Amino acid sequence: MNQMIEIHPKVLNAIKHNLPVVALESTIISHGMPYPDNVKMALKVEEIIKNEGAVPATIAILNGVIKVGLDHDDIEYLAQAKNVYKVGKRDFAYVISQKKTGATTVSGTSLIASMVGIKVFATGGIGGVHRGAEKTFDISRDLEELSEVDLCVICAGAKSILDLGLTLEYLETKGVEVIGYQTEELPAFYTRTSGFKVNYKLDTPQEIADLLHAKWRLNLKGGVVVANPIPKAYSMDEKVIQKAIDSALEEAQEQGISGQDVTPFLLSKVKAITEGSSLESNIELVYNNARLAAKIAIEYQKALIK
Ligand code: PSU
Ligand code: MN
Repeated sequence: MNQMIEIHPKVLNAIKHNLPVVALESTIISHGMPYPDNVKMALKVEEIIKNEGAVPATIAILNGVIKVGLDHDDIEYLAQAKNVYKVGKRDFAYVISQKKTGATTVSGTSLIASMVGIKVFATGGIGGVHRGAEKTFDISRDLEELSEVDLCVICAGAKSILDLGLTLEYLETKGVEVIGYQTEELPAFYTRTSGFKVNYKLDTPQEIADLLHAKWRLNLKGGVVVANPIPKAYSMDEKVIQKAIDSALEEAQEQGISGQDVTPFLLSKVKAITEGSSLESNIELVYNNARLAAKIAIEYQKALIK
């Protein structure tokens, strides 16, 4: 595209030939999980996508260059690098012009994926409207970006560090549909339920691909959220996780954590309080999302050729 974006040859080949590609974010590597679990997770996610028959494209900024598709060394570098920026729209220009290293959030990854023509993106959880946002105005850029780019994001819902009800309202205002994969209920990341309903339930990757084609052929600009519940075997006890989230929120308030630091702070506190058991769940749900994302990408491309 230009000198600022470097697309891995395998990803470029797939995009050119209409092969299925799945974008992956990198904030989950740098800010979401500790080393070396983050490397293991990032590599296995790519493996899963390849095994399903799609091409993975992890997106990050390495020393001022946006990379679409990282190799093993890049992932290892990013996972251990110090002072990695957390990058959404407002951070790109600074990080690139200063030749820094940055990990893209859901919003940052969505922006780049859409620039290069990738339509499907797998992650763990999306950002959303934070609790107390009526005072703090803390609403993730993820929601705004998803409303602007044609991209299907497969996630396990959102963590209840957020206000899930307000997050759904915001997505409705922005015209982003929330599809439950084989569920009527919005999953809450660690748990399969949240008490909130999704907009529509769809049961197969093909039905989701059909919905994407219907939306974008009509030129309805914007993304689609697919909420894929964590597998039962890895879902956590609702009370345990809720307690951990409540005390993490309390601590964030006491310490006056704000802005970009809120989400990483809460994630690491929850992990510490649950003594790492949340980490295993977190990793497994990402694998589960990657598998579904690859299947959706494959069905999407099939329908494109038809
Ligand atoms: N939620 C998670 N794990 C994560 C994130 C969110 O369960 O790693 C990351 C994602 O990269 C997401 C970002 O895009 O945090 C949202 O940050 P903020 O709330 O500052 O917009
Ligand atoms: Mn925020």
